[in-house]
Amino acid sequence: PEPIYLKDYKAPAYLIDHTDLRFELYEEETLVRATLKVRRNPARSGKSPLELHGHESLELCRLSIDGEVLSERDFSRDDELLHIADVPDEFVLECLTRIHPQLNTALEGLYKSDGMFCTQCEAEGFRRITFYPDRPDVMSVFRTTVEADRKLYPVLLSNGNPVESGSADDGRHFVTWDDPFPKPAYLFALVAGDLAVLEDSYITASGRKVKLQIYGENKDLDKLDHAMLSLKNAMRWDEEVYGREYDLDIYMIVAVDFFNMGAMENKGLNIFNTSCVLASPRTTTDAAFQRVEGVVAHEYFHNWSGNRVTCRDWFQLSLKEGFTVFRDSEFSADMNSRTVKRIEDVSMLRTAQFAEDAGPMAHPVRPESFIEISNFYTLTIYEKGAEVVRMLHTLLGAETFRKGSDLYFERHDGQAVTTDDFVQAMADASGRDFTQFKRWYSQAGTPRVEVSDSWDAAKGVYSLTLRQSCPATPGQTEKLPFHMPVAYGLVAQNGVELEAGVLELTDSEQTFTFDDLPEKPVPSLLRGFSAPVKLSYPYSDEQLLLLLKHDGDGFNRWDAGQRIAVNLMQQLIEDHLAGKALSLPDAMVDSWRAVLNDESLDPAMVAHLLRLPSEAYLAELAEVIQVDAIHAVREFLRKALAVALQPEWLEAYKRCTSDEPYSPDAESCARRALKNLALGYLLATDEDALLALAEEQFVDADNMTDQQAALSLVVHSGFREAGQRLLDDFHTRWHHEALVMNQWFAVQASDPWSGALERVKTLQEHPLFDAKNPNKLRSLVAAFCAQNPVSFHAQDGSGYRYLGDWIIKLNKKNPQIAARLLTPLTRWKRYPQAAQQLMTAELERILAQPELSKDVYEVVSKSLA
Ligand code: B3K
Ligand code: ZN
Repeated sequence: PEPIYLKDYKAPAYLIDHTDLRFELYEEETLVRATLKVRRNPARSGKSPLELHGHESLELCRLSIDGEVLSERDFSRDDELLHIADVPDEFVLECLTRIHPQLNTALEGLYKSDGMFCTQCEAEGFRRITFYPDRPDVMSVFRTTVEADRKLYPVLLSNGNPVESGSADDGRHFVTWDDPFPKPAYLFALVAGDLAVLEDSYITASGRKVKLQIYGENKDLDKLDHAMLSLKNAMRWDEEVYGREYDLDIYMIVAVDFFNMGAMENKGLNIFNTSCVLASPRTTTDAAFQRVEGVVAHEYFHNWSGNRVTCRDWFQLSLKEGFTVFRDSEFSADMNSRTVKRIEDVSMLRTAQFAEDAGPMAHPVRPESFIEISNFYTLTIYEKGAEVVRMLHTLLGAETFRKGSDLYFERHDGQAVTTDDFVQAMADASGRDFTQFKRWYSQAGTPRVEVSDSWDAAKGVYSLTLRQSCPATPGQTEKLPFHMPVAYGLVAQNGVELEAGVLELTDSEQTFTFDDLPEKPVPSLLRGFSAPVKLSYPYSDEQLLLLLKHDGDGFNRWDAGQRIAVNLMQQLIEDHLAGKALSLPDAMVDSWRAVLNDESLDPAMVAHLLRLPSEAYLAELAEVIQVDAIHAVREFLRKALAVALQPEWLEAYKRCTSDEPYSPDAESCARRALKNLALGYLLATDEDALLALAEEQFVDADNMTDQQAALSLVVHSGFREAGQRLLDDFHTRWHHEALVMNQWFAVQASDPWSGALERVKTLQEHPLFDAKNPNKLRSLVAAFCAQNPVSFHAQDGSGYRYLGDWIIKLNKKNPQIAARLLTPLTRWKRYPQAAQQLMTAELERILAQPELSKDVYEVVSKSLA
């Protein structure tokens, strides 16, 4: 397979003004009748052949132009395209295609999830439905008729507003939908099934009434309220913060069980993975409640940032994804705790996105080339892309940023545009020059910023010198300096803030001076994580403790604590590898005790401050990743802190236990977070009395957060017998709830226990496991390979082999999921020699398979390059 390059972009030769689709859904096959009003693109000179994308699985039954049926001589077809050499400047193309959704295991295009028909067209799934210019810069008005058996499929949905419905022969019926907003084919959607619905309505700022519908299985009707509330909150927020109103008369969300990703923003008809829409206290954890809120908002926000203004080509994917992630994270920050949201987002970025940026698939926020676009729905496009938009927000301030976004939406409504257009709108609205800033879009890799300082006591002048660099990434050896906002504060010994602001770093080395200071300050740098970089400054422990106590920026208080813990753990890892005995410094115990006993702090903040840096984060920071040493050190420290502070943990546990009924609000979540963190430490003491406390919590819990926490803590703390007892009990209670059972699988797969692999293999035979369902693969296979490092990296290579077998099995059946599962193997360069050999051998074995999908081929070949 050959890569596609951004530099080869050409505007489409033909435009489609109108797309009329008629679907006849049957159990054995589906017929798709497409009528396209085609016109030569006036922006392209000269005559070109008409090229339509069409997946090899499409059966072409009939093709006509202006009513005249074409014969085999009039067109040609290969695995990807249908060419018609000679067409008029304007014409009507009619096309009849036969497809087989019931056999579609890739879950792209039209497929069946349990008994219902649904679609996933982004990025290039529409070409599995009919022949079409399946590219985002071809925007068309769609009218869609869906016809199916009335009994089996009483609900028939598509984009836009319903305009007609009626009966057809043989107990069948149809509904016609009309979407007046021109859209690319990737936003097309269709659903047919026997579905229950939760209905509500929303009055927009200008007074229009919008019908809101969330569809799901009948048994899940009681789990849709949180999504509905989140949707209404998101609609209000987008009006208030961005001045954006919803534009159709109806907004629908459909929950499906078989879905490759989280959700999809199809115009007026979002399709969601059940895991991102269903929520009820009994079955859903706090984290999942927040995910539902965030994803519902994200897809809603796409209606403007993605649908009304879309991407010109897929290299621009971050135009809609980075911006929309920034929007949804600000929304969540406003709905819950801003600092906590920032800590969560940055933790993820610093572990997973930084690792991606340091690996073989590293790519710029706007990639230059790809083989399979599905492989580019990455943390870099989404999360780093969001950080880039956040930097613009920091540089401009909220008000000017809003002027920029208003200009962007106004200027480009109804168009398919580029990240350059987005930045240009920000530049034009503010009068600033962002030429250099745009390197964030074109250069990959995580920049490093090294900071040093000096103090002139006589003059009271303090200066900070910042040096930036960026490591080489595939295809990019030399990097130019970035334009980055570095938010800072200068803190006095008594904790008072002497000064704060934003430095703009543009050169590779730059010095900033601060006059008239009464004393040498402690610098609080990169506040709120104002740029996605690795910043270092030679902090002493005393300085970090000062920031931990007094920093005016909540994020940096947390980060100071993290730095203290990371420094200690890195030292302990060295000690462990050198065979030295490990010990816990008293100073650490004292500072933790102070945080734990400080009742003035937000418990969520305390929970974050007292959670040790994850094994994944320590791995990302390591030169060579020593999986077992990292695990051993973290476990040592957890136990030592557990024992040293046992009375305090118990006190915190009791303080955070409440009799109030469950509520997913931020304050209650915070209490539960601290309570369950404390429970984890209590279990780490290995005392049976405390095990009883956990079992009690498991049995008495009225909510999934507490029950699931007790389950996973008991299992992961190595209480084998009690763990099995709770697993069995959990199974009895929840075997009928698919999403809850995903957690049951995941807890076992991520158990850092030597028997984990055998257990995972046994669980594959469990009747509730289904290799065709991505959620099940994620909760078993991905949980084992990505969240159980000690087991996955077992020295005999059994974990690698296990993953390799799965990739080979899924390569054809569901290439997108196969490529995604591969991630842990691609990071082989970071591990010791012996592991490297075993991991590359596995990659070679995969590469040698016949008929590799583009998805898997791209990831494996780039990893081995
Ligand atoms: N835009 C979709 C992603 C679809 C991915 C397809 N391979 C979800 C989202 O970002 O909102
Ligand atoms: Zn998105």
